[in-house]
Amino acid sequence: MLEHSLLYPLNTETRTALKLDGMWRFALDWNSEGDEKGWKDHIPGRDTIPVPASFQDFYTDKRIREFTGDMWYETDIVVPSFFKGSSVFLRFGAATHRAVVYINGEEVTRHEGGFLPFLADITEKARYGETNRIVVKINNELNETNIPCGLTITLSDGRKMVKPYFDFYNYSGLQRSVYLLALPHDSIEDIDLSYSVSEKEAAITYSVRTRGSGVVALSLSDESGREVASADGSEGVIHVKNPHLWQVGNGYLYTLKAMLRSGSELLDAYELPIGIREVRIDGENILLNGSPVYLKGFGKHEDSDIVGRGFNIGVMKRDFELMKWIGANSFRTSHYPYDEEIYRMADREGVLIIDEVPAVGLFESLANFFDAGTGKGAKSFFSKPTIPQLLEAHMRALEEMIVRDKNHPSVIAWSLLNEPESTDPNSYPYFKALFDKALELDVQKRPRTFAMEVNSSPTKCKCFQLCDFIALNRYYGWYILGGNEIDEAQKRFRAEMDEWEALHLNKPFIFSEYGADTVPSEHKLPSVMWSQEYQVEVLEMLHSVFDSYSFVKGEQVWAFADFQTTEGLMRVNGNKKGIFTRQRQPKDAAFLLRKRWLSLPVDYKS
Ligand code: GCB
Repeated sequence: MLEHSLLYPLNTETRTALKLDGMWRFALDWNSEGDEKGWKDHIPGRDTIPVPASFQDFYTDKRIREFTGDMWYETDIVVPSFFKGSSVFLRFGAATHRAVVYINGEEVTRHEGGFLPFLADITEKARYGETNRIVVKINNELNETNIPCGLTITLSDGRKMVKPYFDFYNYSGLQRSVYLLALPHDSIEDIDLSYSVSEKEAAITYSVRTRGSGVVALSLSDESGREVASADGSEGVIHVKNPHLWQVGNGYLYTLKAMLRSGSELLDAYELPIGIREVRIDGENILLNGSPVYLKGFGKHEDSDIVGRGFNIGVMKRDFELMKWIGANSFRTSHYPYDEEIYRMADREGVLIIDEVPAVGLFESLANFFDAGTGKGAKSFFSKPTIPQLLEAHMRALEEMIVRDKNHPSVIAWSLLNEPESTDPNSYPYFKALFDKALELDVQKRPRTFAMEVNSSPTKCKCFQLCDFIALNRYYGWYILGGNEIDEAQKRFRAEMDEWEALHLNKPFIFSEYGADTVPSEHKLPSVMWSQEYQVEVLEMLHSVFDSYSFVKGEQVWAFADFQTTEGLMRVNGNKKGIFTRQRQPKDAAFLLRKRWLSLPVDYKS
């Protein structure tokens, strides 16, 4: 069990959550001297930087943008005197990739993993009614003992540089909000919910974990604020007559208020927006409330101009509007769990999420997205001596993700890895451990999968049997037989699909990636690769294949928008497979998808 509660920070009758976002002091530790020189007490220099944001894209000096190593953040906060008597925490939405937190020069916590929240308990160390100095040391190096995987090399001038085994820029820093929390000592720590629904009645099985003393009471109200059910005790079942179900495109939310009481005294109160819905796989179908759904949507990134991977509330809103416009109903949080606000928005909008743990680059290659496709990177990744340590980090991230995200109705499935070397004979025990863990942790028993690259074929992949549904990343017409060979690509693709069909897996398949790089300025008739016309042609060809196989139950095109990657021969200032530009304007292919997706029924092929 995780050390602290990962409940989303809220103000309630009993809780205070103060956002500490804004300009923080900032220093890069070029000579790795911060520890020795006591930067935990005060960092040098006068530079300031926004939180939340990636640090990289503000600066005009390339050495700064590419900085690899320790970076230090600092801010001074007054911890209100009325917080005394509460349990007081700092809560970091994410610190990429690892962090050590100090208050008034004393270490309070450290955390490994750059995409999930963690808390620092400062109850004992905070000075109440006085100014406190918060210093955070963040390190953004990549290695093979933490996810995502990559290397850190040292250049001849002594500077460090990352070599990601993955295709997105190594944005880092305090990329999500930081909160100061005051919680009651007797408090609600976690809530688990599972649903069984019919049109007439829903049964919500609940379990509330608490800290300290007190008895639990629950109250469920509908969107108008009317109480529809209540319950007492930390475990039980709530029945709701004629429930308003949470549906695709219609994210009806109830509010579950959990209270902890001692006699008439309210010790703690927490409010959780919940959607009453059931997700299940039945044969080749993905069922939501018993009805089949066909997934239409995207693989995305948290990525935008200037703030990089920093949470950007305006970009979030625009992305959801674009998803509605184009007729999408789902996305995968490739290749890491996103900011919590995004799931809350998806809950309200009725958008389905495949939630992915940051396990990308488990395939040794200096350019995973390319070498993986050719098989060149296959070096028996799962036989490396670092594997036990990596698995530990991976399992911990998986646990943090499930604990954080399990109550979002939008989350319908877990993706446990992206494009790992699942052809390695040693991969199976590693995968098995993850799949078992996800099942054990999630009381809703959501379907599990991993996104498979092209070498993970029916004959070579050692792990696909573990998946509840199969998720394929396929680039026929791009990495495989592009341009004038597009007809060959289609034949090759159909041959692969015939092989899958022959296995009679009786499981749904989705395409978790497919697409083609497209530079928005390029138009050409007849088409050439990289032009807008070619992106349209590739998508049309691939869709015709999807449409021929009844067990294909979803398509999530790569990618929602163009995004930043490491520079190199394969990338034109980033990955250009976006259906939208990085500035969230449509390419021609967006109109093709809009036409297709608005006309495909939700239960297409059922
Ligand atoms: C993939 C990866 C994704 C890349 C994409 C590409 O298979 O999962 O991270 O960005 O291919 O565009 O090559």
